[in-house]
Amino acid sequence: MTATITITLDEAYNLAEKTFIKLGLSEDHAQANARLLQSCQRDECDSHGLYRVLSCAQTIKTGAVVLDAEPEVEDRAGGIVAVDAKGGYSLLALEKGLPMLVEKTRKLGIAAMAINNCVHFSALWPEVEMLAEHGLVSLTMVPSHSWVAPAGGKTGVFGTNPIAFGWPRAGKYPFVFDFATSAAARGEIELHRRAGKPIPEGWAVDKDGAPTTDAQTALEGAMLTFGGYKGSALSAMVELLAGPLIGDMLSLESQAWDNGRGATPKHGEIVIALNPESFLGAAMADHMGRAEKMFSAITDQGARLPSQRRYEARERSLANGTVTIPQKLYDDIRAL
Ligand code: NDP
Ligand code: PYC
Repeated sequence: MTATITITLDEAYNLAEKTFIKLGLSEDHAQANARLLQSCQRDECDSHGLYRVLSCAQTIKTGAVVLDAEPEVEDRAGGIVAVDAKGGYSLLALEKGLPMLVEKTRKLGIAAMAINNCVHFSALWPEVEMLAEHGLVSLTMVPSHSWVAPAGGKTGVFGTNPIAFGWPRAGKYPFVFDFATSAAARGEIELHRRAGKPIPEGWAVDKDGAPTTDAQTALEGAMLTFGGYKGSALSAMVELLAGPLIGDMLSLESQAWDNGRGATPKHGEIVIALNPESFLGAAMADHMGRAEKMFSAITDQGARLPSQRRYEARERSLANGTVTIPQKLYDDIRAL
């Protein structure tokens, strides 16, 4: 059994924030990153919770991230917001750009934000949840490093390329999904390696393209997309929309930029937002109500909605005021 430690939500935040400041991040970045990691740990998203402090430390040590970058928000065109993260972490850039994206989406019905030149390590559901809180539907995606082979190949081309979607629901948590287009996030494989556990079949191949269930061999070989050629095509779409379309790096280019340093990826992020009210006007309540029928048809048969586990974890963590993490992770962060 893995030894664990239970800490308060405040301690989780402070552990992250203080470590980031000690590592040299500016206060604004340390706080934006710590807020995100606390939220992920609260929702029991272990691969993108406090564990990420370790990969941020590794990234910072390599000099790959600008520690005090001040993101610049630009009103690029009618429905386009562009935020230059100036080589810093993405989360502060996201926070700075979001108000203009919301304003434009409300005004125009549809708008998009490009975050450029950012170092990225985080889960994407917070973006779409924040927009759902403003009553907006949204979609966001990012590339990463080229760890993932295309269907039919054995060499990395794609990143783990997550897609998150959010749909607001009156009086309820929004409908949100957020997953990698690889069979699993790389962070999941790293957690299996740390725990000394094998990974499921179908997640990765070794350097020669043979299937593997060994986490270390998988990290040295190539990861696989989910759903074969379908995941592969979706992953290519993520590369295109969050890469060339917004003038930023492909996962192959991020990997080349890293040049073996072991930093987290550097690239862009696209966030697309739609205002249901602009589409539907006075009929909005009727149509959003029809969406509820679909959600009920799913849950009434005992199936679950994506994010249901996460929201339940959130309620539990908030009720207890605590999160539980592996003792080793806690010790490794304290050692920083
Ligand atoms: P999963 O394969 O665990 O899939 C996660 C999504 O699927 C969640 O929305 C989850 O909801 C939902 N889900 C899981 N099981 C079910 C089920 N049985 N029925 C319905 N819905 C279900 O996650 P990944 O490993 O693909 O990704 C994990 C995280 O890693 C994501 O947050 C992603 O953003 C992040 N990531 C970030 C990258 C980056 O470059 N920044 C790269 C790759 C991944 P629930 O949470 O409730 O279980
Ligand atoms: O888990 O695949 C991943 C990942 C890549 C960048 C941040 N997380």
